[in-house]
Amino acid sequence: MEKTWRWFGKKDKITLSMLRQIGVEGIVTALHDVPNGEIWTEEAIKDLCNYIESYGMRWSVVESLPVCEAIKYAGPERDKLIENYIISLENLGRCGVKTVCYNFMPVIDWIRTDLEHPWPDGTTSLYFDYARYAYFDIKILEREGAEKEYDDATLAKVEELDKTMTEADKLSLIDTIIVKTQGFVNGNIREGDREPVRIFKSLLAKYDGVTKEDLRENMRYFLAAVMPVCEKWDINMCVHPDDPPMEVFGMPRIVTCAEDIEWFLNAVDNPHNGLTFCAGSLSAGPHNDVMEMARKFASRTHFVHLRSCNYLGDGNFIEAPHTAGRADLVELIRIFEKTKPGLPMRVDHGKTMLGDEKMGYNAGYSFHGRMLALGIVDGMMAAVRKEMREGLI
Ligand code: DNO
Repeated sequence: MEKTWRWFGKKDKITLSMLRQIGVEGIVTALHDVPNGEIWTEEAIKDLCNYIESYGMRWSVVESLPVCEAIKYAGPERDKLIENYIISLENLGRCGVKTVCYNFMPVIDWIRTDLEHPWPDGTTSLYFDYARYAYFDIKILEREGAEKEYDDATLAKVEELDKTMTEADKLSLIDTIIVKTQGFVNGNIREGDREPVRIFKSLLAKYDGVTKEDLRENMRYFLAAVMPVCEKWDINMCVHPDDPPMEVFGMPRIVTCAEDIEWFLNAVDNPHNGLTFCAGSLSAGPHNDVMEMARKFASRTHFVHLRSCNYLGDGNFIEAPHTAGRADLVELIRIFEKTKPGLPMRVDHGKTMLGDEKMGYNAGYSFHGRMLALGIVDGMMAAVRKEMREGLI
């Protein structure tokens, strides 16, 4: 597999010369300054390609070329936005950047309720507490009818939390769920936005009445429209699974399990329509057998995120070290090395450790924690390649 790293552009405190020293081969990035829906020009793409190449690496994967909300909920401007998307793909193709990660999650990308969950060893990792998520939904968003979507045990925990949550705790939960985890990945809400809850509610309202079937149809429509340009330039689209893999805030989510993945792969049955196999997102759902899914979907996988979660029951999960958790990364590497040896992979997220906490990195995107994870995964890959050379697997 190709060792890649998510880098947030020239303003990233983690520089390309640092990445070169730790053995990174390919860069995963985006034109972060271009607002969602606008065209990525050939000039801007080429400029970034050249910059990355001047450090001895290549721009391997786009993460992400964002799919605007109006494409997801089928607003009147969707055809224009898809047209822009196609032009951006064409420009990427011309510059030789041919793997494009995106997601089809309505309004909100990945969700966590704690960005600094402490471990006994002094490190921290990301964490999802279902009751705190429900608290945000019921008590902060005050989403109509939300209570009906939770079981009694969760509702009881929400009431308990309500007795102790201070105004500062509430602000911090808002910041964690809809600002800090979102600002740098999807552009709907950005750090510094005033009234993020109001913006979030108005975005949710766009999905009133949008069913799972509608969302699936909108994804099919989008994929069918972009396939011709993907064929022309040999671009592989790879959707990121929903994180966590379940419906949230009363909206449908459609990349949560094997059945969902099978659906979109068949709906537009073209090898350029594929998957980002995010082992972390998939392992957060107890319904997912991650290894079986990897075997099943390896041939349509174009990009891999190697990380692992431990499901703790009652909807809670924690991001585990890269040697632990529900996703067996060694076995996943075996599956992908055998099916598609050159597949780009990045270690997704990492613990915060050894001073990372003071650096103001994007949540989940520490330097030392990810470097440690990359070292671990690099060792796993070397061992798997040896097994292959010796005919053991
Ligand atoms: C979180 C990321 C996601 C991912 C997008 C792809 O850390 O894995 O935000 O980049 O969903 O569009």
